[in-house]
Amino acid sequence: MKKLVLIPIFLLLTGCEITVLNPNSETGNDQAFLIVFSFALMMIVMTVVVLLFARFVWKYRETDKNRGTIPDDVKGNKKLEITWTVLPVLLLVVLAVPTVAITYEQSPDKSVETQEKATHVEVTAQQFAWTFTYENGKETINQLVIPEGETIVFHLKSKDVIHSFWVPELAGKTDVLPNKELIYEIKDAEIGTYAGKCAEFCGTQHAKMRFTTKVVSEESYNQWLKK
Ligand SMILES: [Cu+2]
Repeated sequence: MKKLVLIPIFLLLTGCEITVLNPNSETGNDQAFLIVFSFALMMIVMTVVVLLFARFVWKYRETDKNRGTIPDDVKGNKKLEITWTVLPVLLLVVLAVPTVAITYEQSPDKSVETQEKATHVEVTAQQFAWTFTYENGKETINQLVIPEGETIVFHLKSKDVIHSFWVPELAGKTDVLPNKELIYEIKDAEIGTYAGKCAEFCGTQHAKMRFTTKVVSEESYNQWLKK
Protein backbone atom coordinates (compact mmCIF):
# COMPACT_ATOMS: atom_id res chain seq x y z
CA MET A 1 0.00 0.00 0.00
CA LYS A 2 2.78 2.40 0.92
CA LYS A 3 4.40 1.75 -2.45
CA LEU A 4 1.26 2.98 -4.24
CA VAL A 5 1.94 6.47 -2.87
CA LEU A 6 5.14 6.48 -4.91
CA ILE A 7 3.31 6.39 -8.23
CA PRO A 8 2.14 10.01 -8.29
CA ILE A 9 5.53 11.08 -6.91
CA PHE A 10 7.27 9.37 -9.82
CA LEU A 11 4.98 11.19 -12.24
CA LEU A 12 5.91 14.50 -10.64
CA LEU A 13 9.62 13.73 -10.47
CA THR A 14 9.89 12.89 -14.16
CA GLY A 15 9.84 16.66 -14.43
CA CYS A 16 8.37 16.78 -17.87
CA GLU A 17 8.36 20.38 -18.92
CA ILE A 18 5.74 20.81 -21.58
CA THR A 19 7.40 23.50 -23.68
CA VAL A 20 4.61 23.42 -26.22
CA LEU A 21 2.31 24.88 -23.56
CA ASN A 22 4.86 27.48 -22.51
CA PRO A 23 6.17 28.90 -25.77
CA ASN A 24 8.30 31.95 -26.44
CA SER A 25 6.63 33.58 -29.43
CA GLU A 26 3.31 35.15 -30.32
CA THR A 27 2.61 32.36 -32.80
CA GLY A 28 3.33 29.68 -30.19
CA ASN A 29 1.24 31.48 -27.56
CA ASP A 30 -1.78 31.57 -29.83
CA GLN A 31 -1.38 27.88 -30.62
CA ALA A 32 -0.96 27.01 -26.93
CA PHE A 33 -4.11 29.01 -26.16
CA LEU A 34 -6.05 26.84 -28.63
CA ILE A 35 -4.73 23.66 -27.00
CA VAL A 36 -5.65 24.83 -23.48
CA PHE A 37 -9.01 26.26 -24.59
CA SER A 38 -10.16 23.09 -26.38
CA PHE A 39 -8.86 20.95 -23.50
CA ALA A 40 -10.82 23.06 -20.99
CA LEU A 41 -14.02 22.73 -23.05
CA MET A 42 -13.44 18.99 -23.26
CA MET A 43 -12.94 18.76 -19.49
CA ILE A 44 -16.22 20.63 -18.85
CA VAL A 45 -18.08 18.14 -21.07
CA MET A 46 -16.26 15.20 -19.44
CA THR A 47 -17.08 16.40 -15.92
CA VAL A 48 -20.79 16.87 -16.67
CA VAL A 49 -21.04 13.48 -18.41
CA VAL A 50 -19.20 11.60 -15.64
CA LEU A 51 -21.26 13.29 -12.89
CA LEU A 52 -24.55 12.52 -14.68
CA PHE A 53 -23.40 8.95 -15.26
CA ALA A 54 -22.55 8.46 -11.59
CA ARG A 55 -25.86 10.04 -10.54
CA PHE A 56 -27.96 7.79 -12.80
CA VAL A 57 -26.07 4.64 -11.86
CA TRP A 58 -26.79 5.45 -8.22
CA LYS A 59 -30.35 6.65 -8.64
CA TYR A 60 -31.58 3.72 -10.74
CA ARG A 61 -29.62 0.96 -9.01
CA GLU A 62 -31.43 -2.18 -7.89
CA THR A 63 -32.74 -1.87 -4.33
CA ASP A 64 -34.92 -4.02 -2.13
CA LYS A 65 -37.90 -1.83 -3.10
CA ASN A 66 -37.68 -2.04 -6.87
CA ARG A 67 -36.31 -5.55 -7.25
CA GLY A 68 -38.17 -7.40 -10.00
CA THR A 69 -40.06 -4.38 -11.35
CA ILE A 70 -39.69 -3.40 -14.99
CA PRO A 71 -39.39 0.34 -15.72
CA ASP A 72 -41.97 2.12 -17.92
CA ASP A 73 -41.37 1.98 -21.64
CA VAL A 74 -40.74 5.62 -22.60
CA LYS A 75 -40.98 6.86 -26.17
CA GLY A 76 -38.96 9.98 -26.95
CA ASN A 77 -38.43 13.10 -24.91
CA LYS A 78 -38.49 16.32 -26.90
CA LYS A 79 -36.89 18.47 -24.21
CA LEU A 80 -33.96 16.10 -23.76
CA GLU A 81 -33.46 15.57 -27.47
CA ILE A 82 -33.41 19.30 -28.19
CA THR A 83 -30.99 19.84 -25.29
CA TRP A 84 -28.48 17.24 -26.42
CA THR A 85 -28.61 18.53 -29.99
CA VAL A 86 -28.36 22.25 -29.25
CA LEU A 87 -25.67 22.02 -26.55
CA PRO A 88 -23.03 20.27 -28.70
CA VAL A 89 -23.73 22.68 -31.56
CA LEU A 90 -23.18 25.63 -29.21
CA LEU A 91 -19.96 24.05 -27.91
CA LEU A 92 -18.72 23.54 -31.46
CA VAL A 93 -19.44 27.18 -32.28
CA VAL A 94 -17.55 28.31 -29.17
CA LEU A 95 -14.65 26.11 -30.24
CA ALA A 96 -14.77 27.15 -33.88
CA VAL A 97 -14.66 30.93 -33.39
CA PRO A 98 -11.14 31.23 -31.90
CA THR A 99 -9.87 28.27 -33.96
CA VAL A 100 -10.88 29.81 -37.28
CA ALA A 101 -9.75 33.30 -36.18
CA ILE A 102 -6.27 32.12 -35.11
CA THR A 103 -5.86 29.82 -38.11
CA TYR A 104 -6.55 32.74 -40.46
CA GLU A 105 -4.32 35.05 -38.48
CA GLN A 106 -1.46 32.56 -38.70
CA SER A 107 -1.77 31.88 -42.40
CA PRO A 108 0.97 33.82 -44.20
CA ASP A 109 0.15 37.45 -44.90
CA LYS A 110 1.02 37.85 -48.57
CA SER A 111 0.64 41.63 -48.82
CA VAL A 112 3.76 43.28 -50.26
CA GLU A 113 4.12 45.64 -47.33
CA THR A 114 4.26 42.96 -44.63
CA GLN A 115 6.43 40.76 -46.84
CA GLU A 116 8.96 43.57 -47.16
CA LYS A 117 9.01 44.23 -43.42
CA ALA A 118 9.49 40.57 -42.55
CA THR A 119 12.73 38.61 -42.34
CA HIS A 120 12.88 35.79 -44.87
CA VAL A 121 14.78 32.56 -44.33
CA GLU A 122 14.95 29.76 -46.84
CA VAL A 123 14.88 26.38 -45.12
CA THR A 124 16.14 23.41 -47.11
CA ALA A 125 15.77 19.97 -45.60
CA GLN A 126 17.58 16.92 -46.89
CA GLN A 127 18.57 13.55 -45.45
CA PHE A 128 19.89 14.35 -42.82
CA ALA A 129 20.55 18.04 -42.28
CA TRP A 130 19.00 21.48 -42.43
CA THR A 131 20.38 24.34 -44.53
CA PHE A 132 19.26 27.87 -43.72
CA THR A 133 19.76 30.57 -46.35
CA TYR A 134 19.36 34.22 -45.35
CA GLU A 135 18.38 37.25 -47.39
CA ASN A 136 21.96 38.18 -48.32
CA GLY A 137 22.83 34.65 -49.40
CA LYS A 138 24.56 33.65 -46.16
CA GLU A 139 24.14 29.95 -45.37
CA THR A 140 24.24 28.01 -42.12
CA ILE A 141 23.84 24.30 -41.49
CA ASN A 142 21.84 23.00 -38.52
CA GLN A 143 21.97 26.41 -36.92
CA LEU A 144 19.19 28.91 -37.38
CA VAL A 145 19.60 32.54 -36.32
CA ILE A 146 16.64 34.93 -36.37
CA PRO A 147 15.93 38.39 -34.95
CA GLU A 148 13.54 38.87 -32.03
CA GLY A 149 10.16 40.58 -32.20
CA GLU A 150 9.65 40.32 -35.93
CA THR A 151 7.71 38.27 -38.40
CA ILE A 152 9.99 35.57 -39.76
CA VAL A 153 8.85 34.04 -43.02
CA PHE A 154 10.25 30.56 -43.58
CA HIS A 155 10.32 29.24 -47.13
CA LEU A 156 10.36 25.49 -46.61
CA LYS A 157 11.72 23.11 -49.23
CA SER A 158 12.95 19.55 -49.26
CA LYS A 159 15.56 18.02 -51.55
CA ASP A 160 14.37 14.45 -51.10
CA VAL A 161 11.58 13.12 -48.86
CA ILE A 162 9.01 14.72 -46.57
CA HIS A 163 10.51 16.27 -43.42
CA SER A 164 8.88 18.35 -40.72
CA PHE A 165 10.21 21.64 -39.38
CA TRP A 166 9.68 22.00 -35.63
CA VAL A 167 10.92 24.34 -32.91
CA PRO A 168 8.58 23.29 -30.08
CA GLU A 169 9.34 26.34 -27.94
CA LEU A 170 8.46 28.73 -30.75
CA ALA A 171 5.62 27.18 -32.76
CA GLY A 172 3.96 24.02 -34.03
CA LYS A 173 5.41 21.76 -36.69
CA THR A 174 5.00 22.11 -40.46
CA ASP A 175 5.70 19.60 -43.19
CA VAL A 176 8.58 20.27 -45.57
CA LEU A 177 7.77 18.82 -48.98
CA PRO A 178 9.83 18.01 -52.05
CA ASN A 179 8.67 19.83 -55.21
CA LYS A 180 6.50 22.29 -53.32
CA GLU A 181 7.53 25.30 -51.31
CA LEU A 182 5.49 25.90 -48.15
CA ILE A 183 5.48 29.18 -46.27
CA TYR A 184 5.41 29.30 -42.47
CA GLU A 185 5.51 32.38 -40.29
CA ILE A 186 6.68 32.75 -36.72
CA LYS A 187 5.86 36.07 -35.09
CA ASP A 188 7.53 37.84 -32.19
CA ALA A 189 10.03 35.26 -30.96
CA GLU A 190 11.77 36.07 -27.68
CA ILE A 191 15.55 36.13 -27.29
CA GLY A 192 16.93 32.71 -26.39
CA THR A 193 18.31 29.45 -27.71
CA TYR A 194 15.81 26.78 -28.62
CA ALA A 195 16.10 23.22 -29.84
CA GLY A 196 14.66 22.37 -33.23
CA LYS A 197 14.18 19.05 -34.96
CA CYS A 198 12.71 17.13 -37.82
CA ALA A 199 9.37 15.79 -36.63
CA GLU A 200 8.69 13.36 -39.45
CA PHE A 201 10.49 10.02 -39.64
CA CYS A 202 12.51 10.54 -42.81
CA GLY A 203 15.07 7.73 -42.86
CA THR A 204 17.58 5.78 -40.82
CA GLN A 205 19.38 8.84 -39.48
CA HIS A 206 16.27 10.90 -38.88
CA ALA A 207 17.32 11.43 -35.25
CA LYS A 208 20.32 13.42 -36.46
CA MET A 209 18.12 16.10 -37.98
CA ARG A 210 18.40 18.46 -35.06
CA PHE A 211 19.24 22.13 -35.18
CA THR A 212 19.60 25.00 -32.76
CA THR A 213 17.59 28.16 -33.10
CA LYS A 214 19.10 31.34 -31.77
CA VAL A 215 16.81 34.30 -31.40
CA VAL A 216 18.94 37.46 -31.02
CA SER A 217 18.37 41.22 -30.93
CA GLU A 218 17.89 42.91 -34.28
CA GLU A 219 21.23 44.67 -33.92
CA SER A 220 23.22 41.50 -33.31
CA TYR A 221 21.29 39.77 -36.08
CA ASN A 222 22.35 42.40 -38.60
CA GLN A 223 25.95 42.22 -37.38
CA TRP A 224 25.91 38.42 -37.54
CA LEU A 225 24.46 38.54 -41.04
CA LYS A 226 27.38 40.64 -42.33
CA LYS A 227 30.04 38.34 -40.89
CU1 LIG B 1 13.88 14.72 -41.62
